[in-house]
Amino acid sequence: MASTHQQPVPQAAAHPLDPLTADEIRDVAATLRAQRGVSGGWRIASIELVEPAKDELASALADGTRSAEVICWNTADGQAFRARVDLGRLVVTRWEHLPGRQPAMTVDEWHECDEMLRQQRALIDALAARGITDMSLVLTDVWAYGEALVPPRHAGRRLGWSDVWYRDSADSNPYAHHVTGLHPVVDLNRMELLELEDSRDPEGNAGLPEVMGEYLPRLIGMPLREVSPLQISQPEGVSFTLDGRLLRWQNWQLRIGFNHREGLVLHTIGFQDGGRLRPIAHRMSFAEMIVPYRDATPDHFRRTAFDVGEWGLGFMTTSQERGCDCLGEIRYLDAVVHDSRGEPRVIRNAICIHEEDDGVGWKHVDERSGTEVRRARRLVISFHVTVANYEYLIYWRFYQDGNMECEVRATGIMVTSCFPAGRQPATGTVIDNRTYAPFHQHFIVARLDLDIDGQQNTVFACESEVLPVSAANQHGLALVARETPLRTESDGRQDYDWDSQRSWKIASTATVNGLGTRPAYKLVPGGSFPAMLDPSSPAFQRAEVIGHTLWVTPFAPEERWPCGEFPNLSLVDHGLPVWTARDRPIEDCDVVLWHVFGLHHITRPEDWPVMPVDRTSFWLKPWGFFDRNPALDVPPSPGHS
Ligand SMILES: [Cu+2]
Repeated sequence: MASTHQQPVPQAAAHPLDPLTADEIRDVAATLRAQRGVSGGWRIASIELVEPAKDELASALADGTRSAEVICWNTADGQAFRARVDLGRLVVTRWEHLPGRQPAMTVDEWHECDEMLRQQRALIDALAARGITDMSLVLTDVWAYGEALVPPRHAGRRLGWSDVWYRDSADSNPYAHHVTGLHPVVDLNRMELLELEDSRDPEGNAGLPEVMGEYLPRLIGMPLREVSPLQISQPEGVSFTLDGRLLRWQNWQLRIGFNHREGLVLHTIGFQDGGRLRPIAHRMSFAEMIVPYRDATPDHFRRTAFDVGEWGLGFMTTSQERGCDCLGEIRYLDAVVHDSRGEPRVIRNAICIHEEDDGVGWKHVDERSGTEVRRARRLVISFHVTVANYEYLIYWRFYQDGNMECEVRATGIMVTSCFPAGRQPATGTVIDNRTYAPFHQHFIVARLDLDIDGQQNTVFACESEVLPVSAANQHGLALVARETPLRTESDGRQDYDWDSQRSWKIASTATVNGLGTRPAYKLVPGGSFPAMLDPSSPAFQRAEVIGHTLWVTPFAPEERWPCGEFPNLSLVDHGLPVWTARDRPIEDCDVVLWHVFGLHHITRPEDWPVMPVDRTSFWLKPWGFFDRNPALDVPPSPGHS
């Protein structure tokens, strides 16, 4: 079938890892419409590039073939399908029924559900009973369920449950006032209200409490403080180059990918070292994000978000703006996602690339030769996502000394609810008048397909150990470093350990450095915390990944989603616990690391009405990858007096 809207995109122009273009997305949707009748009552949950396998990358580059994978479903009967579409021939090459699988939530459903609910007589009446009559100031915000929490009478449906929010005026904060105790339960396929949970407490909860929930300058009722301008200029331009989506900077080289689910994906990361491009990682991205709310009250017990698997970081990506989101000389890349009909949607300035000054990189002051100091700079590749009330700002940073850092900043509006005077819940912090923000946790799972000097790698647990006092260690000072190879997947389940300062080294077993030891990178955890969930809890059952700081698996192309491919309405985790149950060998092979980090968010008054960024990160640091400080050749900066 020929594309009717315009000439097909020349396939050879795209690198096999370049994200799908708007035209390719249109072609996929048109092909499915024509060849499988995917139209009318169907929705498309995702259209994604099929990335060539590592060993097929070279041949894919040569022959230019590309294909897309689609998850779609018929809302009439709820049946889901996986399709493959060959983008050159525009034919459906695979069509697989997925019985019992519930595709991810779509942005269209979120909007259509809000429209539908705000017209429901039951909701209008329930709000009127609380004194709310202007429905234009009401927002409903639908969340996904875990299957264990679905009432039996609604089993099998594409179910959602919703909060109801009320704002003071047309453009004031929609999340300022939680209409506590009011939760529509909806069937998203039929797009109908099934029931309205209403637990209004007529004595204690009469009316919404007065709160200050605003953040717009004209609504905060206080003058803005003064700050002088701060500008970053690079009069001679930037020191990175972008050739298509191939980025080169200060010996680093990588490709920039993007998809609907993971958002930014970094491919084929390498370091140019004395004429050799040395591989470090094949692919790095966020594979899941799990946010359990730790509040058992009726308003919050269902609230566990899977922001990657249920909603998609790519779909939630928002545009960045020069001078506001990022300062200096910026290069932006747009991203293309799609709606649930398969129409492409372009997100302008979705990915930001720029250099940042990073203070002092190294320094020494010598009596004779004077001061030698080098300023460090870093290359930052970032994207921002808005998941309804909350923002995640994601930064991958590359440094001149070979370090990589991944930082996530959480900001936006916290979920709150109200409580009757004198009945403050224990599982949150009071942040305003009769209003509290429940405790919750943000677990992020980074999928790190590392290839340190190639695919033949072993992961070692690195621990510091204090030697006992002995004749050779009379003062109890001796400290040694122990390295334990992780041989199978059960070894690969690792936990943060403060006592031993545990970290993990991913070492090449095929090459040696100039010192005769194994070139390696070390994963240095910086944002680890325990799950603190009973193993029987539905949230833990759906996300066993959060039970460990690190999981290591042998590379398998189909193993991408640590909580399973379909976390929407899931009962149990179909990902890492299932794969690793085989206890496969992970030594001396192509390994994938799954690092769990994030924020243990004990909410505080200062996080309201809009939360100052909270940060979490991890580092990947070269450890014998280089024979000496790789930033020795960074030139001094001209000084000024
Ligand atoms: Cu939080």
